[in-house]
Amino acid sequence: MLDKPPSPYRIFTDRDVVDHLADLPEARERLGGAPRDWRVRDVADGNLNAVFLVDGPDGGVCVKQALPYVRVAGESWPLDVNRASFEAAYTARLAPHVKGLAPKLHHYDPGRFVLVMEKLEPHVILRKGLIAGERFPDAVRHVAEYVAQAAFHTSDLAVPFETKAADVALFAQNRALQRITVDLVFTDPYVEVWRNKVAPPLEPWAAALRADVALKTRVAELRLRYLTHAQSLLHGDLHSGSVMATPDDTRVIDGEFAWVGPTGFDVGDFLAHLVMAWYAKPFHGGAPEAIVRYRDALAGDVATFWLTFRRRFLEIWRDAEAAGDGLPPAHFADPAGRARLETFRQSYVDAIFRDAVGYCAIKIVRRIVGFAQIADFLVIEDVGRRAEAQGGALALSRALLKRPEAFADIADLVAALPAFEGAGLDPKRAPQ
Ligand code: SR1
Ligand code: MG
Repeated sequence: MLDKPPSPYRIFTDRDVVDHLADLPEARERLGGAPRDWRVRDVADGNLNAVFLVDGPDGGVCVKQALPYVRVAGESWPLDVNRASFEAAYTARLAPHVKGLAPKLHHYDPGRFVLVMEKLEPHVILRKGLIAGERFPDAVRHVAEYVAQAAFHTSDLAVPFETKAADVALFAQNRALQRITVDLVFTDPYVEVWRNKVAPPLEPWAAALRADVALKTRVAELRLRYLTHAQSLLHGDLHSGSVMATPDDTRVIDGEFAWVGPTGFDVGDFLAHLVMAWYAKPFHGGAPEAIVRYRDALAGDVATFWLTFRRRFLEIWRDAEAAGDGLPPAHFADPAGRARLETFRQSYVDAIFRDAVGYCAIKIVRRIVGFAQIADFLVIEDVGRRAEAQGGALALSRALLKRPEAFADIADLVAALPAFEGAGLDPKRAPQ
């Protein structure tokens, strides 16, 4: 039985969308004309929410409403509509730091759980662009900038502990979506559960993951770190479907999974989806030389993303007016202190990388044997060929989880991509 969300909530029809916007001066002005002139399109294609694009004579807006259930599963899987409040709070919290790298939030209605946002046009979902073989030369640098700004400015390096504690307290209430992350990302892929979708050719891989105690121990470490290491405010679901891009503009969307946790979680999530795009690409068709070129560019993106994040995070830190309670500047004021501080900074970002390697692996595994799979692989119609692509990504993930010391640097990860390609459907014969 669905719990009825509180009044005045009801699931929006096209008519409700128009009526809602008609009451919002900012939206009216942006759309222009009269409500009868506005055209509404239902464009929902994510897992959870209703999304409408509305166009008027002068411009457009995007309207997103939290449904009281998981959209792709239906009413049998209820989900708290209050998740929209956390997306609104996350967007507002980061806006001063990430500026034009996120869509503008025009309005949030806490009774109807509706966000009215900037309509992004002619942006495309990054994942769809990658599948189509398009290039977005600046996108990974922009996402790295977004993550670096968010990670620094919401950490104890930048803010007084009172601010940090308020973020922790607020986003700790985002429990419905953290339940999804804890279950779907960290738990389900390593047990047999109804939600998992394991393609028959990947049954041996799923069984191998379930049986591998060393691997599950590393997953447990990363899960505990996600739950306990309140390092910075995370997007919480930073995959290539949470990024919209044009060749020169990039926006990070959909912060409803916001949570204060280890910075490496977002970094690893985005890396994971670039890596999966790399493994999927040869199965999307096209001329062999074009595939090689595109994959080389994707491998370059993997490195560029991490290296840009690392460089920008350190620059932001060095340039910042020290205001955080985590690192009193007076302790490092003399020359010896300043030199030591720089070493400290390097080890801080090295630790983020170690986390990111683990979360990258976990995110790959959940997208292949878990509930929420991704179009990069799903568009490969032949299940056997799809499993070949996925087998390579799973083999890499196993290595990232079981031999993290072999991936001390992003160059190690990039170099490893081809080593696991064609790992096949038999985990016993795949490289370890
Ligand atoms: C119930 S499906 C949930 C998944 O969809 C979102 O995009 C997140 O990735 C989440 O894990
Ligand atoms: Mg989303």
